[in-house]
Amino acid sequence: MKNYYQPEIETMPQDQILALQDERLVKQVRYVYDHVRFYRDRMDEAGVAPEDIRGTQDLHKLPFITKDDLRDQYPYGLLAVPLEECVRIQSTSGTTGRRVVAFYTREDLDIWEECCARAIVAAGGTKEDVCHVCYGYGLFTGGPGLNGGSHKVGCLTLPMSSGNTERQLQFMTDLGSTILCCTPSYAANLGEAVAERGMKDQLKLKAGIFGAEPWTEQMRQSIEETLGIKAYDIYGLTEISGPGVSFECEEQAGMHIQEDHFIPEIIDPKTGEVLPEGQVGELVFTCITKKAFPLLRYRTRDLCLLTRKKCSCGRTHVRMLKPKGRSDDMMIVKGVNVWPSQIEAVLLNQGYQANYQIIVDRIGNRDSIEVQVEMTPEMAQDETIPVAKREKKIVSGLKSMLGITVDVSVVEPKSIPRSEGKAVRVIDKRHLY
Ligand code: DLL
Repeated sequence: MKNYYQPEIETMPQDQILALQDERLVKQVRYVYDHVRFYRDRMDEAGVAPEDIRGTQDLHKLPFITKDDLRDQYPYGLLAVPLEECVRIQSTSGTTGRRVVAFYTREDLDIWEECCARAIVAAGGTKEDVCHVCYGYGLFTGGPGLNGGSHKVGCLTLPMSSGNTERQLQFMTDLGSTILCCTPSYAANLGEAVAERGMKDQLKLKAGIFGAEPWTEQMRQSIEETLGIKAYDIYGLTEISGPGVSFECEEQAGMHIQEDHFIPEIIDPKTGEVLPEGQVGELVFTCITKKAFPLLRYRTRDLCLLTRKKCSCGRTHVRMLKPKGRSDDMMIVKGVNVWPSQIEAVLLNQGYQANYQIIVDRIGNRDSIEVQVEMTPEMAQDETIPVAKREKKIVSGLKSMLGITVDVSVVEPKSIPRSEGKAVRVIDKRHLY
């Protein structure tokens, strides 16, 4: 069986990675120009010919592509191969508009699954492992992606999909699951269920591969503790293939982007200007090996920064730090930029779990923002600290983090709905008007 830790690629000196990217980019731009009408028109409009792109130094000349473009081209407008060469579609959840459908050839699927296999190996996975996948299966890329990666590594794969916590725990103990793959919010729920049942000792879990939504370092610590594992972050998006675009190694210090397949850039979300390494901005990806649905300079809306600092794991691929949020998820409340991750950091720092909801509303011309957070069972039992005092402390923590006053309600354990996939943290009622 092939070894999915690929040192010849993952530890290649950076100048060689860049040379590989140059070569693949030049070919890919030509390929896309020749096969997708949409790109040909866009590049012609921008006055860029394929031969103007001689390497990554010319990437900035290409126009961006956005989710709106993908929606406008739904379903086949960006397809670069005849439909009969496609073997799979996956799709985004489409909560904010028309769905985006991504197409895969057999080779595209292979590369995607290989990226997921690399992620599993980076988390310590081998063919001895039992990989418990409770990301959703179906159109969402989480289940199918990690499932394919797990097969490639040779793990015994449990295609659990999400939900039904009782059944998850039963299979986990009966079959001795060693690697857990799900959203961090579902991992936290499972951790809570394990603690309630006092069954941590019955688990054989050693690692978790968690992504698909933002999560904080505090949340990592709490999941690691409740499940007795090392928790690894994994990132990806349907448009670019799915999970495995980047993932953490044992250093847990940023996610290595699979640079032999994807070229990342960080841009200023307002001006589109490319920012130097180390600055926070919007992440943009160019796919250099995809055949069916090859995106060039796709704006992810995720805000983060890249670092090429040496990683002690030996991998040389550039790392992206945990996304800070999304340029489009940032809320402007009372004139101030607010990211849900800032609120979560305050709550977790004060000992709460990530069971909270942020409700934003507008009454007349005034914004209101309320945070509801559950007490942990221990807090609920502790009568020495009244709820009002807890609320006051959170209000003060949020005030120093955000600079605005937030209404806070500390509520009973289990009163906030649990998620089985991506958590719904923000209810912005202002968009409903
Ligand atoms: O969430 C793919 C995925 C599945 C990634 C399983 C990791 C694990 P989409 O549904 O298209 O695809 O959502 C993509 O989710 O642009 C980010 O905003 C967010 N996201 C994904 N991974 C992370 C992460 C999948 N590790 C969108 N941290 C992306 C923060 C993440 N946000």
